[in-house]
Amino acid sequence: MKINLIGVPLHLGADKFGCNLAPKTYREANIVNLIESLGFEVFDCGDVNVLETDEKRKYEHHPNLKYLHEVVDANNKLAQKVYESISNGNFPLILGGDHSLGLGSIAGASKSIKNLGVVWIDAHGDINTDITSPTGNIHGMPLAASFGIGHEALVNVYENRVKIKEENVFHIAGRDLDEGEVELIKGSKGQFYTMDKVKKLGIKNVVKDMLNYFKNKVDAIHVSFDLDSIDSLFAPGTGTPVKDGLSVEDAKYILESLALSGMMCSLDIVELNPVLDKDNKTLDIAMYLIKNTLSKLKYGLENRLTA
Ligand code: 4U7
Ligand code: MN
Ligand code: MN
Ligand code: MN
Repeated sequence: MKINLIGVPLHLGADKFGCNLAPKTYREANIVNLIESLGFEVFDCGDVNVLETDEKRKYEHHPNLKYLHEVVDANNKLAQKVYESISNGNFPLILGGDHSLGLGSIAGASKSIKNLGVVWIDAHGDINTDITSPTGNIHGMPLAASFGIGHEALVNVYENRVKIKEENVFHIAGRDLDEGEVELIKGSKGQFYTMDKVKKLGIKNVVKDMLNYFKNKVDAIHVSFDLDSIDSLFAPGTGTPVKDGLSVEDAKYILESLALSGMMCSLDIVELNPVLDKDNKTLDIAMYLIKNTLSKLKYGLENRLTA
C-alpha cells in the first residue's frame, strides 16, 4: 500500500482566496518527506486541475450555487483519482482546498466501497442546499449532497447516484449550524455529535460511540477533516474560523482511533488558508495530525487483516 497525495487547489467553493494555495504550502513544508519518514512509500498524484474563471461568472450557472460548473468539474476529476487510488490498493490523502472537495472524495471512495461510512469533523454542518444556504458557497453543502439532499448537479457529481446512506454519517464538532441545517439534523438518520455533546460526553466516549456505531455497519470509512473543527484560538488559518472547538489532542485522538480501527480508507484535510495562517500555526497542526494519523495506519491494517 502506498500513500497517494492528491492536491486540490480549489477555493471557489469557499468564495475566498487562499485555501487554493494550501496544496503547494504542504508540499513546500515537505509533506512527502514527512510521510516517507513514517516508512511509507508515497506517490504524489499532483494537483487536480481547477478551471480558470473570474468573479463575474460566479452566478453564471445558478443564483445560489457559486461557481457551480467549476466546482463540479474539479470534483469529477478528484473523484476519478480517489477511485483509482483505492481500487489500486492505495490510501488517498486529499489535501484541500475548500471543503466542497468532499463531494469528489466521497464520490470516488463510494465507487470502490459499496457501503461507505463517512466521519465528518467540522465546526459547520456542511449540510446546506441551494435553498437553505445563506451564502451560496458550495463548501457548506457537500455532506448533504453526498447523502442525496440538494441540487441535482451536486448530488450527481461524478456518477448519477446517491453516494452514501444518511445513516452512515457521523459528524463531530458542530457548533456553527445554520437554521436549515438544524432542521435537517432534527429528523436525520445520521449521527451528529455537536461540540456541546462532545463536552458533555468527553472525547473518549465520543470515539467509543463512533467505533461502535460503525462496527458491522459499513465496509470502510472515509474521513473528512475540516481544520476549523479545531478551536480557532489554536488554528486561526482557516476561511471560516469558529471558537470553542476541539483541542489539537482531541482531534489527534479521533483521527488516530480511526486509523487504528483498520476501517479508514481515505482522508481529506481541508480548509487550510495560508494567507490567514499567522506563524504557520494551522499548517503545523495539520502536519502534526497527518503524521500521527498515518503512523497509526499500519497497525490499523494489521488489525483489519487479523480481525
Ligand atoms: B466549511 C456556512 F453560512 N454555514 O453554508 C455556509 F455559516 O467547509 C459556512 O465547513 C460553511 O468550512 C462553512 O456558508 C463551510 C455559513
Ligand atoms: Mn460555464
Ligand atoms: Mn467543512
Ligand atoms: Mn467548517
